[in-house]
Amino acid sequence: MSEDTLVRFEKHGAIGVITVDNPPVNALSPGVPEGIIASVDAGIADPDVKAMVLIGAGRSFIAGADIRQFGKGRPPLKRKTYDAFEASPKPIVAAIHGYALGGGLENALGCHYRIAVASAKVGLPEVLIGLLPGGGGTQRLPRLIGPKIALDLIVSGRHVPAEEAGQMGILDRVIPADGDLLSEAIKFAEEMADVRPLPLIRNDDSKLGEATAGGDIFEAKKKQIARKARNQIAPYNNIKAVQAACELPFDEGIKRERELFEELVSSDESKALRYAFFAEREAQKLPDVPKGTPVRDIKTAAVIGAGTMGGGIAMCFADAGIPVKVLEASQEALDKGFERIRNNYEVSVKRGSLDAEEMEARFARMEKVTNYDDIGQCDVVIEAVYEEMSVKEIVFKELDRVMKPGAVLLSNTSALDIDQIAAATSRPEEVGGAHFFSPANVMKLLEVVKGSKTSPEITATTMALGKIIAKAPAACGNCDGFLANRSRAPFNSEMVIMLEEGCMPEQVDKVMVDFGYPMGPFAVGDLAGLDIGFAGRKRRAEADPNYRMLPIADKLVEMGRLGQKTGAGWFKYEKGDRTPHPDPEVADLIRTMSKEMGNTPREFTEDEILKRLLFSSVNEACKILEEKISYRASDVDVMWLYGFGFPRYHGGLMYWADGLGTQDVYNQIAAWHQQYGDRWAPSALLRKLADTGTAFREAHTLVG
Ligand code: T1G
Repeated sequence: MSEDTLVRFEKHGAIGVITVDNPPVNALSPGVPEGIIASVDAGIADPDVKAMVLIGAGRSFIAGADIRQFGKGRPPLKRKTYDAFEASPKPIVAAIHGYALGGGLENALGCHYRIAVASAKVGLPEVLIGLLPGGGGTQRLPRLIGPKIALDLIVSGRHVPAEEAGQMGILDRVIPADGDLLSEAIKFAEEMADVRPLPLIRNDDSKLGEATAGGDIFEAKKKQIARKARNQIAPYNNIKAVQAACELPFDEGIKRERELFEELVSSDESKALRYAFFAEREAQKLPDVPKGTPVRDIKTAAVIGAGTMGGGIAMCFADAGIPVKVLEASQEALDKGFERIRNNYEVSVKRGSLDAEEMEARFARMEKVTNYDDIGQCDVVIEAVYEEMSVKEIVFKELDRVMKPGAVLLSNTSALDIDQIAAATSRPEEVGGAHFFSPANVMKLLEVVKGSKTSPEITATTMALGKIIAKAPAACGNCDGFLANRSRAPFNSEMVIMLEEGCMPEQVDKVMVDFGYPMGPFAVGDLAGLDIGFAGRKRRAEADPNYRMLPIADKLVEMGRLGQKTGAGWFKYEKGDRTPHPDPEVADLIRTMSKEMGNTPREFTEDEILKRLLFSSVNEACKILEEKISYRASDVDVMWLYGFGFPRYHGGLMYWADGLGTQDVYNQIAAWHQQYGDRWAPSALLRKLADTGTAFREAHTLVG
């Protein structure tokens, strides 16, 4: 598109309106900054123009730099848009709707004034993709609102609602969400047209003193983020850039910001985070669900089961403003479930992330029911009962009896056959899987499972529902464990098998925490409850006589060591303390059982521990891809990032493996195949990727 179609300049009386029109989010793609500057120059040159307005066409202001352009060696612009704004002798008003993020907000900060509709959001989220605001944001925002709040916004990357941004001083005016932004902005520009001096943020250092007034805010911020920012550089470069604003004159601060930005833009961390950003969006594109497939309107919901999962799922709907009926067999079970929901909300209220009024508003959207006939008119129903096929079949028979035509029937099952569940109804094409991860109100992944009869409309509706309830949806086909848990299963086995060879749980957990996981896998098992894995293994052993049991893990459960809930599992726990402590009793059990198996304990390198776990899942993911249960490797990454807490700055399981190369991964798996037998047999697809030098990210191109 040429510059004058990406950006247009029109006069409304004495006001020059600069409109950015680069769908879908008005990113600052090549031609957009140039078009903006040309428009500013036109407005300055026109004697009839007394002031200007910068506005976005479509659904948003400017959502930032075009992230796809990073790494393409695009030379930096000679003239920056914000410099052009500040050099203008005529005031320029940024008129914001939708989003003003990253370079979008930085452009608005270069303008003299900022006005927004109440539904707009602003922010500097660059840290979330491993960057920092490289367009002056780290220098202007601290001057505008003070370094303390600016530091919080820049290091968190959060989006700030317009009302709050107005109170902070980022916006000069906030108009009602249904207000006419353009006409209000033109009116505002006319009001300010003759006001002098023109306000330039760069010239006002009056707030910067607060950086040291109450103690060193930068050291405090480093301490505050230490745990979450482990192994990362971007958060710390963002802190340094804001610190530069408080210690250097503006132009030197800009230079320092550029240096710190350049350190990040070519970093592996930022490349991985940018990959993850697009992988989440790529997951919305389903080759067998054409764009434009009708999506059903979801205005009311029902959840069957008020247990941990059912309660969490009900919260997702209530949080998204959707009224939800929760059905249980008894009032007592309902009351217990709703007490758990209230406790969950109260934790957020105590943390300050939810206000008490909003909590009550969400509660008011939830209704307890004990009769199936009460939910028949709901647009969607999600079954979240006990993970037992016979129970689910009874539930779906009832749903088939009561649900209105056109209702979406979904199961939260984590592994059971969607086709068998659907077969319990007369409308299998209306049935699909919506697998939430525990805790459902917190974990972002929604695994959308297509049964063989599930219609594209149901899949499209479930994907859209995922976005509505603020999840990261990713789709897959039907098999035992679907995509997420099936790809994770070898990891869960391998970690226990290594104990049989002489490794200890704390060694494995340390390797995985050092890699970037928030918790080690054995500690996670203790948190979830070891009886859950035990039941899954029993089910698989009944279905598959060759299934490799895990006697050490089974023994712990038989001893009643179920994890945190019994005060002991793989680790032991002091009363009221969730810190896992290595337990000599477990070490003795491991040594004894390992010896009984005829094994001689041996040493493990950290590299072997990491690769034994992750390569086993990479291999399984390749099998899932070659069976066409998954569309593409990046969907595996989305599932691992949002379902299993895979460290985001490694991009995802398959992205990380690509960093090692398919040949090396294949060679190591082939070697373990020789050493350990069939469970390590390389998948045919992995062999093909290695032989052809194809990356995991392109694996789908080799699947027939
Ligand atoms: N660049 C390129 N494409 C983008 C984009 C961006 N900044 N933002 C969105 N898209 C694409 C996205 O991939 C998708 O494409 C479509 O737009 C709709 O997005 C110098 C260095 C704005 C909140 O980090 O957070 O400025 O899948 O599905 O859910 O200091 O997009 O349709 O092909 O997400 O309504 C800083 C990133 C950049 C904002 C809208 N800005 N974007 O959410 O739609 S770095 C950001 C978002 C920077 C400067 C620095 C969200 C959104 P497709 P979507 P949405």
